[in-house]
Amino acid sequence: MKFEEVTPVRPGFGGFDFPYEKSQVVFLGVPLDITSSYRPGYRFAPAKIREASANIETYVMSAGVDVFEKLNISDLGDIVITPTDLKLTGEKITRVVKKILHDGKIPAVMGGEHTISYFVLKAFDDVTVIHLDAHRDLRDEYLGDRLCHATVMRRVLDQLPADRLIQLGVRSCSKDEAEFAENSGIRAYTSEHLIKEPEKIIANLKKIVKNSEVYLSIDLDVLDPAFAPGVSTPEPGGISTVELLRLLRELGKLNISGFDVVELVPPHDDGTTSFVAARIIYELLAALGSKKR
Ligand SMILES: [Mn+2]
Repeated sequence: MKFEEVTPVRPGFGGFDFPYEKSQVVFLGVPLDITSSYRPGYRFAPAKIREASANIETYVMSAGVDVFEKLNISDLGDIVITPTDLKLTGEKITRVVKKILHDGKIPAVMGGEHTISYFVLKAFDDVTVIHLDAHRDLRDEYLGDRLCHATVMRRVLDQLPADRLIQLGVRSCSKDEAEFAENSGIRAYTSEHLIKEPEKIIANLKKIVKNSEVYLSIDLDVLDPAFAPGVSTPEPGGISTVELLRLLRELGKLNISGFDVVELVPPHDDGTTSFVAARIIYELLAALGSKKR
């Protein structure tokens, strides 16, 4: 399969090279690096996640499965970014993800800045978004910009009812965002709440979501900066890697129709965060693979 919007990267995620046509899960790098307000460098993230993914075990102990034995996984490569044109770049992202969905496959998107989730989600018809993040990303505009990493979930809500957004691990927002979230009835669980009552929250989520399609958007800054220092806007007070792995094991049992892992900034990483990104993706894939044959 050839996509003119994509630059092929070989080998792909995990160090493997599997044909698109036969795959169930399709990796797509989106090295978007346009709207950062503090620490740029996202453009290097998909390459670093791929590199880490090829250097850790693909067997996931908690699930007792080798991810590549359970799932057919391909990697399309990276979206060709037009650095001066966010709209054009966004259209490419939406088009490619639409095609992946149309072909009955699960898109696994590696950011890039969080802004990409808006364009990815445009390709979905009917989905519940579970958003793991330190930040609520609900500003209507930020520094005069209506579409950027700080407004991405607000823009998603332009297309989706508020009860279809669930925020996990949040611990930072402006007063306006807090009021907006309160008034629109967005469900949210803070990092402290997640640490205190993970089982209760997971049970609630399962009740809310049931069998409906779920899109997971994982901003790596949902983790405490002690565990994931290489992000654009670190926010202390987050969950640990173990807590995130446990959470993903459970979320992976839902009807996941796509996911992204965003906000890795390799120039500010000591190498840890790219490995954390690869590991959490494997954990999620193991959960997905344990359901699908
Ligand atoms: Mn964030």
